[in-house]
Amino acid sequence: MDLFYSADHVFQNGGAELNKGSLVPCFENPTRADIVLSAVQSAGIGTVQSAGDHGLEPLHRVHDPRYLEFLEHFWDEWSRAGRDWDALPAVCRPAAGRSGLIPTTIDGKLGYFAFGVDSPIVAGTWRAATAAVKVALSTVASAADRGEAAFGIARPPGHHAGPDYFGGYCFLNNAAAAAQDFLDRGCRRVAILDVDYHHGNGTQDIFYRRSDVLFVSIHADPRTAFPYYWGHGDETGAGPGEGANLNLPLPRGTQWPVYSEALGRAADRIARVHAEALVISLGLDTYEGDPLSGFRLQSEDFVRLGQGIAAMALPTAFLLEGGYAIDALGANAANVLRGYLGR
Ligand code: Q9C
Ligand code: ZN
Repeated sequence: MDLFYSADHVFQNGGAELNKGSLVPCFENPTRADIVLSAVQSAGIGTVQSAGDHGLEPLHRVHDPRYLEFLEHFWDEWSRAGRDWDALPAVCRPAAGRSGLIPTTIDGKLGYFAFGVDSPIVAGTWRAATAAVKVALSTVASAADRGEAAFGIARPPGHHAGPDYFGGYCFLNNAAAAAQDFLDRGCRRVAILDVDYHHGNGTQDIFYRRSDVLFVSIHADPRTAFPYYWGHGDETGAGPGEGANLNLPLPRGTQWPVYSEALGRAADRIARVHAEALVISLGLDTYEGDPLSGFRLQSEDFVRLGQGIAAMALPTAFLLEGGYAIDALGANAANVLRGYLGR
C-alpha cells in the first residue's frame, strides 16, 4: 500500500485552545502525524512517500474563493496589525447573521470565516493545510491509478472545514478535495465514509446538494458531542442531493457490536449507489482511551474496521482525521490498515 506524508504539517503548531472554559495545549499537534508515520513504517504496511504536487484545483472546487483568499493571506494581515501571536477568533458569524458581506477589518473577517474558537491560525497554517491537501491528492492519485487502497497522513485534519469556514481543528477539507479529485479523474460517483468520532459537518455541507458524492458518517450523537449543530439522522441531503447524505449517530459509550451494525448499514448504502471510489475520513478518536471522546472501541476493533472497509471492494483513499490518544494512535492507525490488508 502507498503511504503519503508531508513534513510541512509541522507548521500547524498552535499553542492553546479553549477546552471546558480554559486554555489548554492544543490536542491537535504535530506529534500526531509523526506517531502515525513511525507506526505504519514499523508495521511494514508499505513505503512512505512524500506527497507530490498535483495542483490544488480540486480544492478550489470545494471551497469558496473568498475563503481561500482569506486563509492564504490572513497571517500577513494579522502581522501588519502588529500581532505575532496565534489568532483565535473572539466571535463567530451566527447562521442568522448577514452572510455575503465580508467585514473589512481583520477581527471581523476572522469571525466571519470561523465556526468555533478551537482552531488557532498560526503563521504556517496555510502552508500546513495545503500540504495536507497535497497528501490527500497524492493518496487519490495512487488509489485511482492502481485501483487499490492508499493512506494519507493528512494533518491538520479537514472534515469540519466547510465551503467557507474553519473550526474543529480543520481549515481545508482534505476528504472533500479527495472525493472531488476522484470525480475529476472520471469516476461517476464517489462515496465518503467518515468514521471520526465527530460528525463531518464540513464535508456534509460541501456536498449536501450534490448527488455525485454520497456522504456517510458514523459519529457520536450531536446532542452530546461536537459539532453539536449538525449530524442528526434526518439530515438526508437537499435538492439534487436528497438521499445522498446518511448520518448514523450513536450514543456515548458505544462499543464494537453496536458500531459494527452501523458500519454494516453504511456498507449497504455505499454498495447501493454503485460508488466507484471511496474516501475514508479516518478519525481514530472512537478509541476508548481518547481524551476528547466517548466511544469505547478497543485497539483490536480497528482491525475489524479495516476488514469491513476492505469488504466494500473499492479503490480507497484513507485520510487521517482526528485521534488524540497519542500513546495508541499509531497502533490504531496501523491496525485499520492491517485489517484492510488481511494481515
Ligand atoms: N476543546 C477532529 O477530531 N474541539 N476535530 C472543541 C475541545 C472539538 C475535533 C472542544 C473537537 C474537534 C478532527
Ligand atoms: Zn474527531
